[in-house]
Amino acid sequence: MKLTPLQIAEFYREGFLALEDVFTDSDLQPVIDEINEEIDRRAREMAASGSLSKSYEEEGFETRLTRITAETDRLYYSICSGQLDGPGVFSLLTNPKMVDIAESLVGPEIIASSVYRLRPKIPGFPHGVVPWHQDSGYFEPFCDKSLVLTAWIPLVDATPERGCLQVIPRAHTGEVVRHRVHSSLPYLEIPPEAIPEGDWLTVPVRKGGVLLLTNRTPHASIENITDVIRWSADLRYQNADLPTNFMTAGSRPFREPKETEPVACYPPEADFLVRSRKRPGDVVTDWQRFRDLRQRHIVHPVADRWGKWTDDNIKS
Ligand SMILES: O=C(O)CCC(=O)C(=O)O
Repeated sequence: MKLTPLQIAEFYREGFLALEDVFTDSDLQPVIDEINEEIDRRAREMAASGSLSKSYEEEGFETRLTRITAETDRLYYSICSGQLDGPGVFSLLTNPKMVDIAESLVGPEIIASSVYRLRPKIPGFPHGVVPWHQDSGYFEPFCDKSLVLTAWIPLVDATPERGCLQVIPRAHTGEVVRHRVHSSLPYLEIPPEAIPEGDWLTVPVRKGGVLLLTNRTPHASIENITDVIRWSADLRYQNADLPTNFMTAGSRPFREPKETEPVACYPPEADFLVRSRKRPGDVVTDWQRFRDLRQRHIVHPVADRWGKWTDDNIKS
């Protein structure tokens, strides 16, 4: 599904674009199944070892992790931290509809990034509420002025009550503003006085839709005041001419790093090529290779642009 010229113009003008009815249930089911299987496997293990009172099999996708997290948050954090990398996640990252949309914005040579996250926003659990930030706050400054596309995909209807996202329209064209480490959550946040001017907008997206954001679009995610989990995935795509740490099957860098450039827009996690007309043989087409790339990846830290690695700043 290519974007129309009007949609592309709207994305660049507003800094975001919400699309409905992009994915069918069968596009999303493999990743939902993979999450359910992981929760089931881990819950049974934890119940058997006594670290969970029971495995909560009677609960479904929208409630089971809430019950488990009321006893222990270990499973919650392992899902959020991007550890799931099976065929379900890979099928979403490489879904042709998604890659077509990405192509409309970043061009035909497309790198996807391992900076994808699966987010179970559990009612009342503070970690799900993400403060105002620009994704570039987390990336290498070198990539600030280029597009690193975020595709935010709800796996259930994301309503305002369930804690959908908020954005500040037309606030994505300036510099990346100052971020700091949040006082209690493991996130960067824009301090209130540095939040770009403009009226924020709450953007509900139904299951099947996708919210596209630029890396400089200020956005936040609000509290879930319902009794069900707001599940979502956020994926990232960039043009292959930008710095990337993708390693080809011959274990050679896809793009020779230049001294004046960072090794990738987000060096801690592995990139991989999802579409290319110039080098179709290098495209990653199976999930085992995707997992392998992630597991072999040599972690390089991202530039410490906010002084966030020092204890003093973490506490400020
Ligand atoms: O899903 C959320 O609640 C937050 C997502 C987000 O901030 C992001 O994808 O950058």
